[in-house]
Amino acid sequence: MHHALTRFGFLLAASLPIAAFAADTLLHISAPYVRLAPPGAVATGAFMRIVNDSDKDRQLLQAESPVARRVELHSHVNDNGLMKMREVASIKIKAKGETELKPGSYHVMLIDMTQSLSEGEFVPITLRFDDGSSQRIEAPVRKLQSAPPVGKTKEQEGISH
Ligand SMILES: [Cu+2]
Repeated sequence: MHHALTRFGFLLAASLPIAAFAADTLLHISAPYVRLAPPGAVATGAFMRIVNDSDKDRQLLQAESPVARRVELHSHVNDNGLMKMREVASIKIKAKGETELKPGSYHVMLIDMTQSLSEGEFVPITLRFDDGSSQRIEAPVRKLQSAPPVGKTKEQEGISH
């Protein structure tokens, strides 16, 4: 009995990375992170790079996370010099291309959060794409400087690409 349990545990552990990898071999998500929100904040953004190795354009349609009651896909638009977030129905990742979700641009918005997040914590996020595939990622919470006012450079935001 003890032997069987040990063996089961080993198989389970060994199968996890394979399952995650096989979920979708053509859409690759890298460098995900969630912005550390100030205490009491009810929303924050999640960012990542999505590479589409397929020869078809793909759309990110939906995201979910247990830390937020509502999750939206957002873009940032310049409205008469004011940067405003706007919900979008999808985020496109071109065939053989990539889309970067980053501050001041596309992002996943975690709204009405169920818990406060601390730096270094990993936030599970499930992403659903228009080919029916979905991927679950674990995005670490990172402390960024406050949202950059209009006109600040990427260097000043403390983000490198
Ligand atoms: Cu937003």
